[in-house]
Amino acid sequence: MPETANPGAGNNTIAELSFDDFKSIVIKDYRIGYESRQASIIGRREVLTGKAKFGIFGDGKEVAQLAMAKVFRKGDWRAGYYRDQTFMFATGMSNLKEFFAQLYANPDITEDPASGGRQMNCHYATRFINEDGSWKNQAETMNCSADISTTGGHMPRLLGLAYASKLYRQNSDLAPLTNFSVNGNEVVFGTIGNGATSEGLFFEVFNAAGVLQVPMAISVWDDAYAISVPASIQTTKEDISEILSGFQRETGTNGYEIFKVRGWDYVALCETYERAIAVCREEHVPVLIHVVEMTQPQGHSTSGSHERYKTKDRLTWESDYDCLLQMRNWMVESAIITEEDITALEDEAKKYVRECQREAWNILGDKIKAEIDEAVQLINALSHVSELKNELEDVSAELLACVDPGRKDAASAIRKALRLTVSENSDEKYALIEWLTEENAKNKERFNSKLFTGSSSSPLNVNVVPAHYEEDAALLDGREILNACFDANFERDITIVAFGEDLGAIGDVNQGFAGLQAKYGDIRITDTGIRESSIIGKGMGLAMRGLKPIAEIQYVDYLLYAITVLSDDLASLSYRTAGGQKAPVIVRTRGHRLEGIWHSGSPLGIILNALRGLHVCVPRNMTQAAGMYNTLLRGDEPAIVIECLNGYRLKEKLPTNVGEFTVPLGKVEILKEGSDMTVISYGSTLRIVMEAAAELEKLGVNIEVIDPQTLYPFDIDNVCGNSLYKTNKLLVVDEDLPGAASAYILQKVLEAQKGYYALDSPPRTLSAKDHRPPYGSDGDYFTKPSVDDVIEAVYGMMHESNPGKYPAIY
Ligand SMILES: Cc1ncc(C[n+]2csc(CCOP(=O)(O)OP(=O)(O)O)c2C)c(N)n1
Ligand SMILES: [Mg+2]
Repeated sequence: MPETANPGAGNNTIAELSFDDFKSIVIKDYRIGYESRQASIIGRREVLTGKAKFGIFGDGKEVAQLAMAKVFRKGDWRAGYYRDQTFMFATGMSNLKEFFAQLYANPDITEDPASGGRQMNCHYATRFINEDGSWKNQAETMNCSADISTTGGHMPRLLGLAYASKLYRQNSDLAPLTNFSVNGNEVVFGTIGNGATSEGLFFEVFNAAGVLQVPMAISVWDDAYAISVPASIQTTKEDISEILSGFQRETGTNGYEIFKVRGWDYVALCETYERAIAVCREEHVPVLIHVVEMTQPQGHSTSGSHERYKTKDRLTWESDYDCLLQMRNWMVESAIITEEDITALEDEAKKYVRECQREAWNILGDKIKAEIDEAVQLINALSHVSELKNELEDVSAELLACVDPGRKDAASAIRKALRLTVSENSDEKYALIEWLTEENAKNKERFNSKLFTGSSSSPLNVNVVPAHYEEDAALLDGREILNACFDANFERDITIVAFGEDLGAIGDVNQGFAGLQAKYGDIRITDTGIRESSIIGKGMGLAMRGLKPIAEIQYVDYLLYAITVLSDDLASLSYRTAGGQKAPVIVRTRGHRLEGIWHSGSPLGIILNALRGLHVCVPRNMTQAAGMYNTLLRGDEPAIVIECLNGYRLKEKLPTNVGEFTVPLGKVEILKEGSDMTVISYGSTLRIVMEAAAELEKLGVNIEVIDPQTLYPFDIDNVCGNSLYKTNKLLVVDEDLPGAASAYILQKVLEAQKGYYALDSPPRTLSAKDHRPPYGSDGDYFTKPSVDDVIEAVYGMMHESNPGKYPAIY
């Protein structure tokens, strides 16, 4: 924490202070704001001189953030965007050195704890899990959920974090979880630009928080622009708080407290934040603080200059109403500081920021330089014994001459040297290979690790407990199996909550939760409005704060309404924080064949492509689904489970340990052994494949049917690839579009598992048609794979390889 930070601000109100205390607080604040401004100015220069790739800064937004920091306490949370450096410095959640380390993309998490060099600058996060994946004490720290670059994309997470405070306050059974909350007193601070309030997610979440009455404090930093587009094109009446005034709570209604304040008025800002956050914290009323008349002294980012699109008058106004200048004038006029002293403070602050910047640059630069030197020495040593002495010397000279070199330059030079000496052998050459192998491992950790938390609590490490059945096990509807599973888990673990559209009172549209709200209460099993992004955001926020949410999306077809949150925010969380944060949400949904264009979706290709960072579970029946929930609820990584829409009323045997048995992730099940062909399928098509298999036996074809059970991870034991060594033929059957999830499966089996070498005929896929299925049974038959289609696909392949034995059917 820098000396100047104001830790635990919010303990005093300005009115209670002596003038001397007041002065020193104001001066300290100004210093933080001024340092922050210098960081923006120097940061921009570093980009323009080529030492960093891109810069976006919080200049012009400093003073409001100083005021906001005063009311931010331990246990509180931030979900904001890229303008908040001053707030981060003022609270001590970040500092100048880390600011520059991130600007330079330093991959060391001790230097850039927010992202380990993975995120653009000014994308903040605190590390709230330990190295081993366990939780830190969030009630003792100030907490910042990891920023994302998409405008408004963080809003659903903001809602979820605030919703957690509500659950902690309203569910007294959670009171012992003091590491996460003290009576739900934690306020969650959101920030968003005026332009980003045009996003749908903003409006969806804004309404949701008004309904839910959660301690969410949204500050809109209004600088009247969104890059070049002015407020007149963004916002009705050019005024977001004006148009949201209908959300103002009145006597006897829910709603918001709404504030509007100028971004250069330090005193008004401090007073506003104090009032706003008091009501938010005490009464769990969401608040909107619309901070207007903000500026952008350096324009939007390093990508362009605002002189191109702002009028002269606007630019003149912006420099006159620069918030730090206004604060400075007020401080001098109010005798808080003399002109001389504030100039001295500014000089000192400038020097300090420069030092921090140089230090951050040198820390990374020295390490890289050492690696470059090593590479140069290795290549030179090789050149002494190589026939290609001159060429190798050129490579090392080129490497030495690199301006602002990176690790890639060292690796690339070594790889080039190895290419040049492809036909040579020497100890010197092996030294290069050894170096490259070691550096590759380090760089993999730096740049490619932590897609998942990967700790001992990973669902991949959950004990495998087989399902047990009584001799005379009851045959129940599939939905009842799930119901029993959820019941047992809600009984077992007080932190589990579930919510979704129609999930509470009626127990979901297919009755998986029937009766459970009555048993466990509506604070744990809850209906939501129709807002899929918010459902996922709620899941994220709750999961980040130690609860175990099952966030239900009614049909997989509606997942698209939440795909941005799932993809940009949830799926990237572990990776973008280099393992500093986790959100083990279980997304529950249902899909595959049923009826109609929006109720029969099986978009696994979309899911696999967009949600890398979630486990993807595709149970073929409700027992397998229950086993997967049992696994996931004991693990700490996010996942999606797609139940079979047409399976809720099919009969299944009830395991005696329905809440305990686990289905391990990444482990296939061979549903039928066979020798003629390997058929891989998942979800609802498996029943069709099994029916086809029985018919195929009559035609003299014996297929092996494999259910991968989870598509990510996919068959970690290479069972599919190995099966091909027996059958030499492969068919993949699913209901997705041609070339979607089936192409993914081919890549896994043929390339990753090397199944290609075992094939004696071309692999095939049998998927749905290129369009969505029309309504009605005929539409289904002529669009999605049917038993007839599977039989003909398999038999056709047998015919191709042995027409004598398998004559054409027609
Ligand atoms: C979803 C999405 N759309 C577009 C962008 C590109 N973009 C980045 S910042 C920005 C303008 C944001 O303006 P505003 O919300 O007013 O914030 P400001 O930068 O002015 O503080 C745009 C369009 C983005 N990052 N994400
Ligand atoms: Mg703006």
